[in-house]
Parts: sequence; C-alpha cells; structure tokens
Amino acid sequence: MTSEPPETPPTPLLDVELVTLFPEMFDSFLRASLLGRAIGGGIVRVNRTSPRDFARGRHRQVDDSPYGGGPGMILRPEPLAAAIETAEAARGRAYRVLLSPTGRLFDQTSAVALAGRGRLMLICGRYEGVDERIADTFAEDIVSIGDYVLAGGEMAAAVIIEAVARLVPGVLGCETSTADESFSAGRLEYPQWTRPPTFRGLAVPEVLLSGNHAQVETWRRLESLRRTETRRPDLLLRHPLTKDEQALQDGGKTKRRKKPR
Ligand code: 6GU
Repeated sequence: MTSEPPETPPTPLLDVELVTLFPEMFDSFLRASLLGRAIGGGIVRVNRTSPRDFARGRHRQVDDSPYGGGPGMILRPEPLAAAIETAEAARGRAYRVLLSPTGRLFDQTSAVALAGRGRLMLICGRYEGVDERIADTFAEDIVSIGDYVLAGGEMAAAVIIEAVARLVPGVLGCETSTADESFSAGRLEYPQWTRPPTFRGLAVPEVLLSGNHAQVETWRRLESLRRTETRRPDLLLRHPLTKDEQALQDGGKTKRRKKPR
C-alpha cells in the first residue's frame, strides 16, 4: 500500500468577508451549485459578520434617524466599524467594497479586477442608507449593481460573489468557458441549441449540424454581432466594430445574397 501525502486544506484563491445584518440570507446561495462545491473544496471561503452582534443596548439598535430630517433610517457607524474591524483582526486585511445604489456600476471588468484582489470585503447597506463616515473611513470602492433600488446590499453582494467566484480557477468545471462568453469583448454570446433537432416546429440552424467547424465559427461570430446590434447597441458604441468584424459582415452579406448587385 502506498502512503498518501498528508492532506492540508488548500489556501482559498478567493476569500470573501461579508458584513451584513442578514447573514442567513446567504445560506442556500452559498451551499448551491458550483459555488457550494468551491467552498466545500476550500477554493473559495466566505465569512459572515453581523453588525447586530456589535450593537449596544437591550435593543441592539443598529440604525437611527437621519440628521437634517427625512424619511427612513440610517445605519449607525459604530456597529458597522466594529464588524469590519473584528473580521479583519480575525482573518486579515481585505479590499473593502461598500455596496450602495450610489456607487459606480459593477460590470465584467470590475468582476475581473475584484477576482484579482484575493481577499474582498463586501459591506452591505440597508434601510435608507449608511452613515457617510463608513464610506469615508473604510470603503476603498463603492459599487452598485444597476440603476434600480434594492432594500439592501445583500442581493448585490450575492451577484458580485457569483460573478467573481466563477472567474477563480477551479470554480467553473471548464476553464475555457469564460473566454468567449457574453461581454468578454463587448459582444453578447451567440445563441445555442441542444437536442432535440426540432422542438415545436423550430429546427436547429443547419450549419450547426454540418460538422464544418470553420463555418460554425464564422456563423457564431456573425450571430454574436447581430444580437449585440439589436439587443445592446450601447455595447457597439463603446466597442466599435473591428476591421475583422467589418470584413466578416461584408463577406457574410455578399455570400448570403442570391443575386449580387
Ligand atoms: Cl449595491 N444596494 C442597493 N440597496 N440597491 C442597489 C444596489 C446596491 N445596486 C443596485 N441597486
């Protein structure tokens, strides 16, 4: 019998600190699917700290009314600061991101940048807002996931964790599948089909059944452009057609025409 080397738990490639008043909101999310497996395997670690545990008084009050008046409640700075400092004292300094609808917009480029940080802290706001001194004192980045208002940062944190974790080597089953997907080059992904070949009268495009890989590749690049033009013209404004893509479209047009004019 050969002896195995002693098993040491792998150092996580992504180490997330969540600061949230609702740690239980993440229970099923962190257990499910590829992320659950990555956490189980030690590739990703997610710790949760609640500011409630650091709030004083019989009522453990974490919020208060805004100075100057106005609706809603604001998270007080002390319990948030204590949660942030306790998490970092226990497990080390992290890149601190405050989640707020007033932040800069999160996109695939931000996901790639955050994946490179290794240790990340996601600070979830709630109620009408967070005392501005938390942003001033702790936040290195303030991030929003879109132009709509959520009741708190928890769903935004889940979105960011999923987008970042799937970029970590070993989290996705197949490492090549992040390269040619939507947004990687300012283009939406091409449409895809699987069996059966006909479903409710809708057939799979012939070219995909042809086995001609070069033809499939060209067809997919054209479909990707067409989809981007119709669904997300804003992406084309920010990432104009390359020479290659122009040639591809011109070639496609002359080839598709029955009678060239
Ligand atoms: Cl990060 N927080 C909240 N409360 N609402 C949002 C958001 C964040 N991003 C978009 N809407």
